[in-house]
Amino acid sequence: MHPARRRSLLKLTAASLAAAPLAPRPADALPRAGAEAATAVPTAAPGIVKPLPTAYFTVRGTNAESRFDAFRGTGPLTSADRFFVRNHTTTPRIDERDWSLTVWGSGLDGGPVRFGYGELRSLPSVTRTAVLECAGNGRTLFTTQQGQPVSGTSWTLGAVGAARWRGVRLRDVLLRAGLSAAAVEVMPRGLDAPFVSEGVDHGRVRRPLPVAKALDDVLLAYEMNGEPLPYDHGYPVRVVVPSWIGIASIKWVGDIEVSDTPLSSPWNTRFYRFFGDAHPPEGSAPLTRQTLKSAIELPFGATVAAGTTHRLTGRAWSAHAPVERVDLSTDGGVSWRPVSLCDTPRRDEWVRWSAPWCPRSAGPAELLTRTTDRAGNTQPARAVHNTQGYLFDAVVRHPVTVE
Ligand SMILES: Nc1nc2c(c(=O)[nH]1)N[C@H]1C(S)=C(S)[C@@H](COP(=O)(O)O)O[C@H]1N2
Ligand SMILES: [Mo]
Repeated sequence: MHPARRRSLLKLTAASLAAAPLAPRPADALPRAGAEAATAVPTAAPGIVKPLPTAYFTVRGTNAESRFDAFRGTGPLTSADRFFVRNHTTTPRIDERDWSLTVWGSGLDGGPVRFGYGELRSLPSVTRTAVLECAGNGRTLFTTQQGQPVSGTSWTLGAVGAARWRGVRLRDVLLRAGLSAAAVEVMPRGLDAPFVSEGVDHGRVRRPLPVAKALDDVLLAYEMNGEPLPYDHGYPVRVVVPSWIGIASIKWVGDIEVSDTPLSSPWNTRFYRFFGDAHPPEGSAPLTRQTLKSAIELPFGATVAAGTTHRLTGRAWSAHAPVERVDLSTDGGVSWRPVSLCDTPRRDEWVRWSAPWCPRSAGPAELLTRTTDRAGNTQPARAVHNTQGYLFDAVVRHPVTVE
């Protein structure tokens, strides 16, 4: 279907659902890959628009975690119907005709500049593949594997996905808006409802970004995997900040403050810093880059037959550099062997990997995988604890039962 036609379909859907904000979206409202998902029993998360079949998702509060085993057999990109959703509140349904982006602040040479949707789409576009991962992905492993308490959404390993994003360079928009030489930070802000937690209103989701990063590889994206962005992933326009923690990639962006002095928001002061015994009392510097991980496309606690050769599959990624190698241990970490990489490793992308495994004897077993990237980073045996459970990077001990 032609993209223009898809866009008008989205408009109609937005209009027809506006009167019933909590009604589930009809299964045929958006073109989706993997239509078989609609036949699985859907679960519900308050405020997420797309269907969340249990075969693909685990609902955690206002969020939906992708099941890593549901990635098995799929391509290098994560289709929107399996892509995790991290919502501080609820997905707003915004009509592109009502949408505009305002760029404003002391870091501009002139006054505020507004960009309409059509105007943004008429600017030169770029397309790039980038992994998007929540800083808290793998958080529960701090507890289950290291015995340490953490606060936040109880993600296992599925708060990550890779997509092909198309949009406009943030650089081009900032230059058109009259970026001044004195600008130091920009702060995109979402149009979703203010985030209220434990009685504190933190305002709309927003987080500052240094001008250097904003001018480098950041996109204002309007397409995900060749389709208009789905509502849950930021339609009509979201920020995509390659290699940085997910919170930097503000969805439903409505305005961007450009400042000649440093900016702050709760998302770079009380959240998304390291706090705890290993860190300064005021917390670490605000987190920027993601880390490296690997995961197996098998449920935790899966049962596998003894005496048969299985093909273990998974994915590995690093926000620092392309993946160099992935090693597998099937004996709890005593011996290691390299797995085969199925994709050419590239910056900001993940690689699929595969390895044969023939378990000999029945009983509980642990499968370990360890990513090493071209910058020489390797997953450690233990992650450094922080109270909010960010950037878990340790080798995961994936439990299975051999029968
Ligand atoms: N406006 C807005 N942007 C947001 C968020 C949000 O709640 N509101 N969540 C952030 C977080 S914490 C993550 S990990 C990513 C998740 O993107 P996704 O839901 O498209 O997977 O969006 C980020 N952008
Ligand atoms: Mo996140």
